[in-house]
Amino acid sequence: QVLDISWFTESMREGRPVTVESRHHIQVRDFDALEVLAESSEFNENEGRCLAFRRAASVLKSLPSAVRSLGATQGLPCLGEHTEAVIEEILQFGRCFKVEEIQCDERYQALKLFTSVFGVGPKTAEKWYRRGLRSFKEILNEPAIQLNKMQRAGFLYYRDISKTVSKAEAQALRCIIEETVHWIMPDAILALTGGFRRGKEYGHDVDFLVTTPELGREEGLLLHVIDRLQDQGILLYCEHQGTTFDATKLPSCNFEAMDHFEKCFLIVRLYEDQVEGGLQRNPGDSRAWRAIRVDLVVPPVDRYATALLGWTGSRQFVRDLRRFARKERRMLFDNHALYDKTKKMFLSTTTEEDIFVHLGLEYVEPWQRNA
Ligand code: DGT
Ligand code: MG
Repeated sequence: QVLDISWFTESMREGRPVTVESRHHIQVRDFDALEVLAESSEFNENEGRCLAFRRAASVLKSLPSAVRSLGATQGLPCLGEHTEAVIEEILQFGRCFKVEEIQCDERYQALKLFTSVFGVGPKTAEKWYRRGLRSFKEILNEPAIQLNKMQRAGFLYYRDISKTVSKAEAQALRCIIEETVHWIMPDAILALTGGFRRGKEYGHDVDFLVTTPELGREEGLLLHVIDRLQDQGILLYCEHQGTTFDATKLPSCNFEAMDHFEKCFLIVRLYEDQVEGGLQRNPGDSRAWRAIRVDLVVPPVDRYATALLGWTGSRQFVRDLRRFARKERRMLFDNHALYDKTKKMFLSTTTEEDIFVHLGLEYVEPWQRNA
């Protein structure tokens, strides 16, 4: 398929200025200020600092009211000296000069723009930036740049998949996936995960777990689902990854590593008449459909609980829970398993509740996991 780039305009560059409405309140947009600092640290490969800013943003987000003075942050966890300095500056001047400087930085702008494309990570973005490329047009017109299949799809459907997905759109997709999975295997188990399971109104994609009541029956199911979506003519892109899951391996300490379950990253076509209240549209777009990113993950049923917890997120919540398990309980867990280092054994988990019981914690509902 030939890439149509006529609609890429310079206005697609992001770069909202981060300022506050009131000089004396830390408002929602100041989490964005910390997010800019986190992102910039990520682009500079400073993972520790990136995490510190994300953690601080998540603490501020969880507060019941806006911060009105530096004193109000006393005793809060995870606010390091850099974050304190940002808050102080915003309280004093209504803005953070370091954040504004980053937002005006050419490299930051280019890397932010490039990594907004599905399939483009910080390394590729950096490579393109170093070649002197600054816009989508320049990338797509550069003969030496070989886009892979995922990146081509990322550009092709950029307008749709960079737009948020509404709850109604996620529900419509759930119906489609459910019908498809159950047409193939009526007793298969399907769960909507990710942000929508946490009750979020909007997301960037729609995540699902699929498994079967008996261990082993999940083999081959996903490929069958993919074929069926293809037959319905709604599959716009598919990357399938087979399982590399090894039940003897201890849970990983590396949070960023993807899990080893069989999965697929899809772009699916969703029609207007499938969504209650209609599709979200860009101005002037009269198409009867939009493209949406969908992830399907297939853990074996005995790993369903840990997979569900991991894929429900949020990233920050799961990262903190894993840290708590390691530091406070000498336990390791990831999407595959929960392991007790003291007893030197894997702990069996059938439900998410079991995981919290093993960790000696009260159950946390999905809607309370929006850290
Ligand atoms: P969204 O889609 O941006 O509204 O927000 P989420 O929370 O649905 O995020 P998403 O779709 O990127 O991923 C869903 C959850 O799955 C996320 O909360 C954490 C987990 N997850 C996704 N990718 C990875 C990964 O590469 N490693 C780990 N450990 N977890 C991941
Ligand atoms: Mg998601």
